[in-house]
Amino acid sequence: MIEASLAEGVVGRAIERGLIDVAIHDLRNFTADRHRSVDDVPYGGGPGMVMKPEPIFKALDAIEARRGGRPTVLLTTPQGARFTQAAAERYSSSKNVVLLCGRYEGVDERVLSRVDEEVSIGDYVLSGGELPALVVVDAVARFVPGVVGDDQSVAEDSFSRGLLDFPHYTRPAVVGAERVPEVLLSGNHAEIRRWRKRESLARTLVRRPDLLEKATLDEEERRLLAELQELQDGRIAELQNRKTGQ
Ligand code: 4FV
Repeated sequence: MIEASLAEGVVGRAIERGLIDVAIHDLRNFTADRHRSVDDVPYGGGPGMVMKPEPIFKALDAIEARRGGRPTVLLTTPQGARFTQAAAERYSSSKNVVLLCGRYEGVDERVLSRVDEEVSIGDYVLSGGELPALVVVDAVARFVPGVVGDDQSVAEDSFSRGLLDFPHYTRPAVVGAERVPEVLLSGNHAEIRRWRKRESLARTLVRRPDLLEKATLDEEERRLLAELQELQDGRIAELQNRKTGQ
C-alpha cells in the first residue's frame, strides 16, 4: 500500500530525484517467534488485538543505527494532536522522521516512551495508520526545496498563511452561463492580488472563522477583513430582522 502510493506523483518524483528518501519497515522482520507475531490479545480483555512493543522497539533501534542519530518519531493515531500545515513545516526541518503506523486497536501504551508526537489526521477511525502516514509524508515533502516545482506555490499554499485559498479559474473564460470573474481577465495584477486576498478572507470568515484568530494578516488584509465583517454583520442583522418580521 505504501510503496504503491509513494511510486506516484510529486512524492514519487521527489524520491526518484533523491530529494527525499523513504524506507519502509515490516515489523514482522523484528519478531523472534516462529509465528512472527506483531500483535497479541489485550490485557484486561475486550475485543480486538494490540500491537506488541518489542518488534516496534527493535525496529526503532535498527532505524537509529542505520540513520545515525535520534529521529523524530511520530505515531499516527486518533488520540494525537490534529495534523496541520504548521506541523508539516516543523517536521520538514527534522533530518529523519519515523512514522509509526498502528493497526488493530492500536499499539501497546509503553511504545509511547519512544514516540515524540502522536498525530491525528481527523476524528474518525481508520483500519490502519498507513494512510495518515502517507498524508504526513506528502504534506511534509512539499516543504523540501525542489519537491514542488515552484517553491513559491508552497509559500502561497493555503494555511501557510493561515487562510483558506482563493477561488481558482482556468480556460475557457465562459462555461455555460458562468464567466470567469472580470478582474482575473483584466491583467491588472494589483487588482487581482487584492481580489484574491478578499476572496480568501471572505471564505475564511464564513467557513473557518476559527482560523482568523491564528492568521497573520497584513495591513491591507486587516482592512479588507473589517469591511467583510461589517458586511457580514449587516447581513446577519438583516436576517435577524427578517426572522423577527420587523
Ligand atoms: C488515525 C487517524 C487512525 C486507529 C486504529 C489505526 C487507526 C488503528 N491515525 N489519524 N484518524 N488510526 O484512525 O491518525 O490502529
